This record gives sequence, C-alpha cells and structure tokens, in this order.
Amino acid sequence: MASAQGDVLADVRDGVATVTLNRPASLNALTLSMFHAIDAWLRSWRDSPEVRVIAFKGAGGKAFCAGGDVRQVRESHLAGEPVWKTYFVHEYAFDHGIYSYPKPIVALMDGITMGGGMGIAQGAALRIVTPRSRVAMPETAIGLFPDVGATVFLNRAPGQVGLYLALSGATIGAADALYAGLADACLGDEALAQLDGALRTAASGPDPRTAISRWAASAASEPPPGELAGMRQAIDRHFARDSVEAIINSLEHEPEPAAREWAARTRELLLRRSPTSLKVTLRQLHEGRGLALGDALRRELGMVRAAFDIGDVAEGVRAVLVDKDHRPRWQPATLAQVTPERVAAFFQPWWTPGEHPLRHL
Ligand code: QUE
Repeated sequence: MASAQGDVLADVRDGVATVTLNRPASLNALTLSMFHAIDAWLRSWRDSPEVRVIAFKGAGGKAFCAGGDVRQVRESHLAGEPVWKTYFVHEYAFDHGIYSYPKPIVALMDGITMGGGMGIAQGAALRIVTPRSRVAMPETAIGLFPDVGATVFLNRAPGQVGLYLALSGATIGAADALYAGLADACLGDEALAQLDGALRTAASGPDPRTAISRWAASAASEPPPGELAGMRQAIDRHFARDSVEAIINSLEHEPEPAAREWAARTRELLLRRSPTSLKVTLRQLHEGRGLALGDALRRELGMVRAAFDIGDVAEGVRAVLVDKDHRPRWQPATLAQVTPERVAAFFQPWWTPGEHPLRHL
C-alpha cells in the first residue's frame, strides 16, 4: 500500500501498520496528498482486525518530519488560493484525529522533528526520541506561529518552558524534549533495533497500548544531558514578563553568570524573529491556557488565515526556505511598530461557531 506518488508508504505486518513519511529530500515535509493518503489508511485500519498498533516513521535517516511543506503552501498562497482552506483545515483535522485514534500510535521522532511533524507526534500514545532528535517549533522564524495544536502541547510544558520554545523557536535534543513533556522515552540504537519486534509482540497480546508503554520504559536509556533543567529558573524569570519587549529587555540583564550565555543567545534568536509573530505567539499561549485541543485548533486556523493574509509568512518562507538569504524583511520591522490592532486582527472571529470549518473537532 502506498500513495500515488510514493511520498508516504504503508506496510501492514503481524498486527503492526507502519506509516513511513517518504520525502527524504524535503526532510519528509508534509503535503496535502500525504494527509489524504494517511487519513484513508487510518480510516481503514480503525476497524480492521489485522491492525492493532500503528507506527509513524520518517525515511532517509535525517528527519522524522521537518514540518509542513510551507514552500508549496506559499506557492498556493501566491497563486491566490485560500491556503487555510486548501491545506491547514486538513492538517489540523488530521492532527486532531491522531489524539483520539482508538488504537495506539507510536511516533518515532528520530532526527529532525519540527512544526507539522510535532503536530503528528504529539497526539501519539508513545513519543519516542533518540540521541539524534532535533525538536523545535520554529515557526516564528518564518513569520508564522507555533500551530498544529502547540497552543495546548507547549502550554503543558513546565513553567515558562513552552513560551520560551514558542517564541525563540529554539531547537532541543532528547533530554530537553523529555523535560518539556514533548516525548515519553529516549531509545538508543540497540533498543531501536528491537522496536519493530516489540511492537509485533505487543500487537499479539491482550493490551497493546500498555505493553508498548512498558516495553519503552524498560528499553529506554538516559539521553545526553540537555540544557532546559539548568536554565529553568532563568527561563521562568524572563518569560513570565508580560510583553515581548519586557522579555527581551530582561534577557539582556541576566544576573546569573551561568545563564548569561544562554540569555544572550536567546535574545539574539528573538531579535531575528518576526516581530508580529512574537507578539501574536505571546497572546496565543497566554490566552490559550486551558483550551481544549479542538478549541485551540479552531483558534489556530483563524490565526493562520491572518498570517497569510496580513502577516509575514510569505516573506519568511522566501527568506529561509526559497531564496535562503536568511534576511527576511519583516513588516513591520520592529516590535514597537506592531500595534495591538495588528495583533488583534489575528484573533478576530473569522467564522461564526456554526460555520467554522473545524466545528466538528
Ligand atoms: C521554520 C519553520 C519551518 C522550517 C524552517 C523554519 C517549517 C518547515 C520547514 C521545511 C523544511 C524543509 C522542507 C520544507 C519545509 O522549515 O515549518 O518543505 O523541505 O516545514 O525556520 O516553521
């Protein structure tokens, strides 16, 4: 079983269905046709006695999934398509379906796992990282905001860690992903070599979900140390400030010598991000505390509509992924010029509740 273009593969064997994202040259970035293909498989596997466990993997050894294919989405947008309707509705509905799927889903977050890849992985019953994992929600770097349910999964991270990851787009490894609650277990190469067999054994038993979790806990190993735990007090201090300007100013005056290098690096990251994205993302996470996933995704759909209609995303994708000059011309270019009205436009009621394209989530 495979989709027409072979950009996603499926294999069913001994009770385990494996979905392989197969666009290695694009770091397995997600296209609409991939969502449609996987969606059709998940529907058929829901009631199939042949399938008791689902595993998501990435092809090529470098990435689980770098995100959505935002280059292609930008092309559609420039051609005049409403991409919130032609792409993001499908992505967000797909992500929502992962969380509520009746059979256990395992996500192997080996290598680069960012943006849309996180949207798939975070709904999985078991989120596996490895010492090669590079995890991030980097959307503020392209004039977007952390979507695909990040309103919920980043807000669940301890203290201000989620806001730090959301605003900075910082990349973290396995230890920090575990610390932030964005992964369940780190597996080394020896354990990874046993994964398929362990899933098949779990699939043949009475309770695959519990068996998989127990196996992962027993096979897990300690990843190389991360940085979040040591920086936690500094993160909480700076990112509890109530504006982006105050956070950046606070980072400039880090009192602890041990946190100064991190604070300077983080401030530099923030200064390169889209000023509009930063202010929108701060409000997104603040107002999104306690939102159910469906409500969060509905808000994110309105926000992504604004990001393409009035935001920086077309320019951000151009600078980072198309021309790769890494010199985006953000509009406006400074935080001071991002008015409350501009931020508010991202949160306007685009649809009445009964007409929202994601009303069924
Ligand atoms: C920020 C992002 C993304 C990004 C880079 C950023 C993102 C995304 C990709 C990406 C990577 C490789 C591809 C591709 C897209 O990069 O969301 O099509 O081949 O999908 O700095 O948010």
